[in-house]
Amino acid sequence: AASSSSTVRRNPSFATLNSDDVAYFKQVLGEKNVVQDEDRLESANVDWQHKYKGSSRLLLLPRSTEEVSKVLQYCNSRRLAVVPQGGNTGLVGGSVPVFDEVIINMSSMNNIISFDKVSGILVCEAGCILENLILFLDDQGFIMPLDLGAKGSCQIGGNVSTNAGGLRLVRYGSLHGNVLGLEAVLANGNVLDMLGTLRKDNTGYDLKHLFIGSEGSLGIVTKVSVLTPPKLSSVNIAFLACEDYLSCQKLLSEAKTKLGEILSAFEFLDGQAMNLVLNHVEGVRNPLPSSMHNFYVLIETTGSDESSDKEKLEAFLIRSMESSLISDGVLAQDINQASSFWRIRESAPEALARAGAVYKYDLSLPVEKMYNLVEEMRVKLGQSAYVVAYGHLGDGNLHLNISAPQYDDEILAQIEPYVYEWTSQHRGSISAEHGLGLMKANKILYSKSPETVQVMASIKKLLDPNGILNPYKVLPHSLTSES
Ligand code: FAD
Ligand code: 2HG
Ligand code: ZN
Repeated sequence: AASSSSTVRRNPSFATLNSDDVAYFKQVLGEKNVVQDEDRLESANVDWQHKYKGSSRLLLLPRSTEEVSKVLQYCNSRRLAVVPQGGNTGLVGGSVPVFDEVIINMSSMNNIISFDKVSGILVCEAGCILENLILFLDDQGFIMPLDLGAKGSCQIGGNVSTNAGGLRLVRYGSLHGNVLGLEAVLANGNVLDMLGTLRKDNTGYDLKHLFIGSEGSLGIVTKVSVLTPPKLSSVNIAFLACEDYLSCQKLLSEAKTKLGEILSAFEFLDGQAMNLVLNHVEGVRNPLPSSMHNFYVLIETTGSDESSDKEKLEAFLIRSMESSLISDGVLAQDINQASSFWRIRESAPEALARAGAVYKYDLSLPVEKMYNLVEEMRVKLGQSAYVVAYGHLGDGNLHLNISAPQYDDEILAQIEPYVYEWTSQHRGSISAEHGLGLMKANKILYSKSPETVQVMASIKKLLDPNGILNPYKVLPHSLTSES
């Protein structure tokens, strides 16, 4: 592991786990939901990227809100620090302990509570795996308003806690709009029932939003209600090639106006990212094999009229070809081909993980400027690292990834703080969708004003006065370390 505790000191106000603690947890949760097994702890201590590694000696598996409440109440009174954990697919070191924090994993709270077919409102426990919700809804004729490459492991509670964006945000918007309510347990064990299922409710401050995207630093999300859109009958996917970045941008503007209400995804990857996927992920084939291109764009449309939707997309592709915005392209002919197109884009993080060490940046930037940064980084790094770019172009979200044979302080010094300063100068966000976690807790001021961060620290203090919830994450250590 390259990072983790190296720059952070363990908060001395936290207690260390003892055998009485373990006995209490066993009494509340039952023996088998209190995990001390070395192998299971090993994997729960390490993040998806194998970049952040803690040394927790205890993993708890609560099965109900009441159990979460008892556990937190106890940890708070004992000043035992905890890390809430969902599917552990987070990319900023937020989901694993930094030191010996107790891991509270939500996977046993995985029941669907209700689904209303008229309103499309789903109520479920936080530990439901996203893909299971997608499959459940498919049977009911609905879809989740979010989809992402980690769907097979990530949990809805983790998605809500990171305010995950993903592949459909361009169409359905963020979880701040789609989560209608949630239930959360505070550090002192108090349960906040905000599990509303209403589209409209302007009664006082809408506190659920504090928990959407707060990365387990304010409470543990135990239940959520989500507004889900109906599954529409016609979905089409095109995999396209562009020769320069300007064409990608123009294609996006065209897609927004010409495909309008049926546009449901606009994703891109550059030639370097495509190369990496083709070289490191098994079973991926280039759908446009005649030559390599500088950029690839994936456009999905979702609508209710099969013939007119297809006609619309085909006309759009012909026009884009005629005006040379795209140099090549293919429309998926069946569902297998469609999923093979998605696989290319969704495999980019996996390809990078296989290729070596990765420096990962998740930036919101004005679309016109975004790719300048990628080109600058290529010039800066030369042969020492391989720079790849992909992301949710339709949302102005660039995933800048720098791949190197191993982690190296000299390479890091070329990248940071340059990338953060550049982003800040363009009034971008240093975390579009992955959160701050441990990786960027001390970088928040690149995107938020000191006054704003001060208010965040006050809210943290109010809801978690002992700072036991996911310490060392999200907020600068200087603001949260004193007790
Ligand atoms: P974890 O990784 O377990 O936790 C993430 C954070 O949430 C941690 O801070 C944790 O403490 C907290 N947390 C988890 N559950 C709870 C809870 N119930 N209550 C309180 N806090 C909790 N992200 C995107 O936004 N868009 C993408 O397109 C995307 N694609 C990805 C593709 C791959 C292959 C991978 C590996 C990751 C991707 N991610 C993406 C990042 C990640 O999957 C998301 O952030 C996801 O929402 C995390 O869910 P999780 O259940 O794995 O949470
Ligand atoms: C994606 O969109 C994820 O694929 C991961 O958000 C991004 O690997 C990344 O940088
Ligand atoms: Zn993403």
